[in-house]
Amino acid sequence: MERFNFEMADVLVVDDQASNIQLIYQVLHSDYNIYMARSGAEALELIKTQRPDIILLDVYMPELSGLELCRMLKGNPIYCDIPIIFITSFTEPEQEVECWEAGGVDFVQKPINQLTLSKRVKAHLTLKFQADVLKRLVNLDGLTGIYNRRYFDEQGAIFFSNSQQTNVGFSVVMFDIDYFKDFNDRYGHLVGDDCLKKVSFCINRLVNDDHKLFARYGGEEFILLISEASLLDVKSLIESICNAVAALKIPHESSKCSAYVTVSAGAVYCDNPEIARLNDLVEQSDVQLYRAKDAGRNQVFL
Ligand code: GH3
Ligand code: MG
Ligand code: MG
Ligand code: MG
Repeated sequence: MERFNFEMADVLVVDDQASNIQLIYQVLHSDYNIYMARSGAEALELIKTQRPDIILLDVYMPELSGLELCRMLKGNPIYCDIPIIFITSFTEPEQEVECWEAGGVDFVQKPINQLTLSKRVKAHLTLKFQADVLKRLVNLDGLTGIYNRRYFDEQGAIFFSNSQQTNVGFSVVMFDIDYFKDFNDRYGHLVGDDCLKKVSFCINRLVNDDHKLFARYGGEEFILLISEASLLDVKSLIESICNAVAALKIPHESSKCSAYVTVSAGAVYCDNPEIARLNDLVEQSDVQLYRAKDAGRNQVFL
């Protein structure tokens, strides 16, 4: 189990009154990195650049209020997992309800009890870090660190259905390492593991944006979904991926197609995803992969 390093935690404190920020800073600054914002707009900028681990948020601020900011963040998949603790001065029970409904995870009453503040922050950071560890274990492949099959099965469907709404080019690409059984037989399983790590890291770096989803599909097979790209762009991306893997120059003396480790790729391009089914496209990409293998490996079929 990973250890949680709380000293590394980033806490964003948002309040329009400097005296409140000052007090919170005094309580927390010896344990965490503190970022401070005096308005909702300033907070948004900091959230984008610093990605805090937790937010302490004043409810009442002019212009963008804490409640509105909280609702915005909870509605955004990139930021919705950041726990938000409201700093409140309620007089009415309805105000408490509003904080829960906006998506706050907890609140601390003004005047602030310092021990309560530090305990609440620590409790929610612990939960956040534990949840992050679990998410990593559940979604990432243990060997390569890229998304695993479970994540792909869950998110691939969502990724595809979003693409169906835009109704533009969608591609499925299946990669498979050539003669990998022979690689293991020659160099041993541990070197094989290392090769898998290098290849997946190499590809992952080239496909790291919102229009792509890349995962380890099976043993030495990887799947890539690409949305909103032209046939030409897909073709050139796949070719650059295959070239990048070959350029790793991992020796493979038992390969019958190269002196180095190579991959074959099978791909389908669909210009009308609205009427397609993801599973059919995956199956077609697999058929294409077998054609690439049959044709001698170290090549792309699209
Ligand atoms: P082809 O060019 O037709 O793809 O041949 P291949 O040998 O790559 O394909 P095959 O399906 O016969 O063998 C895949 C090999 O991948 C067999 C299996 O032991 C190996 N493999 C699968 N997962 C892992 C892993 O996590 N680590 C290691 N070292 N090897 C793995
Ligand atoms: Mg205020
Ligand atoms: Mg295979
Ligand atoms: Mg293979």
